Amino acid sequence: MSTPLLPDLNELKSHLPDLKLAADEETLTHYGRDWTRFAEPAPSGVVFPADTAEVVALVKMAAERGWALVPSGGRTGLSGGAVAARGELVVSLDRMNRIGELDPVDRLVPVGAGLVTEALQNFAREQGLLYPVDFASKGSSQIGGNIATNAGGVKVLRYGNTRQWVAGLTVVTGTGEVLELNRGLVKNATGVDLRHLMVGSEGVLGIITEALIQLAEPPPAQAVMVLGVPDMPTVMRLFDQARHSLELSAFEFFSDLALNHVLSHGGSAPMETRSPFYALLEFDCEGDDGEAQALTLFEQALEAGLCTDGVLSQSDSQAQALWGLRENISERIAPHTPYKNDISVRISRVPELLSRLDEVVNQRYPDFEVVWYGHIGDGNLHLNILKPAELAVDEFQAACEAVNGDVFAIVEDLGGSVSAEHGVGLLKQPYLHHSRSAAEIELLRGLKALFDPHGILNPGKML
Ligand code: 2HG
Ligand code: ZN
Repeated sequence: MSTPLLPDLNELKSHLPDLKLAADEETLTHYGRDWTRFAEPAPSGVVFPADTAEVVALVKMAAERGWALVPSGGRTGLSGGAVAARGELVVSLDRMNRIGELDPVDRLVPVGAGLVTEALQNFAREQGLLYPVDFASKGSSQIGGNIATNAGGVKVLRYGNTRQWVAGLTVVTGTGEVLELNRGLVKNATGVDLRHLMVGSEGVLGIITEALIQLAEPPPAQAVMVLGVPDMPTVMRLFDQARHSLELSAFEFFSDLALNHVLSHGGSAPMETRSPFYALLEFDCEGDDGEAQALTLFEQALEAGLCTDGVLSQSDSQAQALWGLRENISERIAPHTPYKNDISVRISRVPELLSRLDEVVNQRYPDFEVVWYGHIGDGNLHLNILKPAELAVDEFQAACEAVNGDVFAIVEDLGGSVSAEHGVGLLKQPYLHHSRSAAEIELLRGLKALFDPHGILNPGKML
């Protein structure tokens, strides 16, 4: 595969005059980066195709000339998957945000890749249905980007990842071929499902332009309970107890340090007694019986020393406020230039992961503030290391990278993943080998060469 070339915008304009193109400074900066702040955005231009046909025309032209393309959704990524720092042409799916007609029998809705996740959730709700994938960046992230990273979020415990809700895909390959994958079928045993190859492929195999999304039956009324927990190992013991007593939709955790960051912007602590850690549970809770069940769990947990205090939401707005304590962490710590770890292991191995990581973190990061939180009920931890104000970014990054070897060796030893839900992009690429074998990576390279023989799609990402 040859090294991709810089696009010639004049040639692009003369060949595809109807394709919307922008190259002003503000647009280049905005579309050149995601929510990471480690690379300077430097795309050559940004195009805004209106439909799949325009994407095809663009890709064919880029393939002939070897121009590098970076597919771009809501740019909320945390691994640099949508960063364009080397003169690439950004392909924004922003204009392809249509919501098609819901098929009420199949409960399938066709959408454009540029549809904002929250707009899909709202649409589903208006139809009396549910799009269950949910996370804090839903107001900006787009469904195409969610599919390209197989986004997870806070309800994976009950509803799985984005993959589970993708019933069909329209994808433009690196040669400009259009693939219509699976077409909404529930059963389709006609060999390897290329749809699933595209889910999580981070734009290196094709550009997702349309998706057929499966919607779900909404759950019964939900309540949220936040419990103060004395230490990290106890969080998993509490999880074990909770999932036997309640129908859980979410089981999250965060440290008191994380809570401090959220509260420093206003709001009050969820309960009088502060604890080193908190678990947030969302679960089915209908009427008095539902509440009684939750209170029984609380009392049993209290007696067993699994929690020290707790609060149960009494209304949807209280539930929302409790969710805010967990979902706002990422945004609140962002000014501290956090170094992000997004790791996972099987839930049976979380206790061992926690104790081994805790030891490494205490030894190797004695001077840095370490913020623990994440989707612990599905085995996914977000371990964020905050930059001390006086330390330069590159020195801080180097210090954190020096510890990565230890962290990822533990993850590898426990059969875990170096990127649970944020993707590989640029940032996790050097560590991919901790989670994928050499043979697997070689096969992935083979797939890349097959779908994108000119190497123009998101070059340098993931592989
Ligand atoms: C979350 O779960 C997001 O809040 C962001 O995945 C995680 O900031 C992070 O590390
Ligand atoms: Zn997360």
